[in-house]
Amino acid sequence: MIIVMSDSHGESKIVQEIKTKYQDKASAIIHCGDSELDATDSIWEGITVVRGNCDFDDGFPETAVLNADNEAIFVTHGHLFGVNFGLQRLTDAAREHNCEIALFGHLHTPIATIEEGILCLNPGSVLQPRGRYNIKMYAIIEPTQDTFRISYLDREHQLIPDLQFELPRSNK
Ligand SMILES: [Mn+2]
Repeated sequence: MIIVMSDSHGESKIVQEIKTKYQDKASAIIHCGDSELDATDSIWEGITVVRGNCDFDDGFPETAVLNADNEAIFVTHGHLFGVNFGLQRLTDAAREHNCEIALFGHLHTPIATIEEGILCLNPGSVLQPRGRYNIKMYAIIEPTQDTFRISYLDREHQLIPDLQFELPRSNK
């Protein structure tokens, strides 16, 4: 179970709440940037976090690669990879790092799609949702042998009915 959140824009409470809720059962907790917190904040112990375009603390890395649930995962905020204009540069970067999962934020809107065999996932924003789904949210990825099970949850940790997916792996 991989927990993904992003774009908390100054609110630490929800980051801490998600961390506390999942730290004993998730194999990874990931924040895709624009936390606007300090990189040295103890809240990041046990969380993989990257730097967003609104993070002025350059102590955050621009990208991260980690392994969780036997999956190699590439994490970046997205602004440096042009995600406003498509996912090609993101998938290219994930492939360069031999990752089958690419996590990003920046758009504040949920996206879960397989592009060229790579799961590209945006967890939405836990504070400032944009686009069709006006819900503050985060995401859970549960990899299986043949699929990625993806659930989006609201801030009350309830499943969002329209945003539950099981995406087949295309290259296994
Ligand atoms: Mn943002």
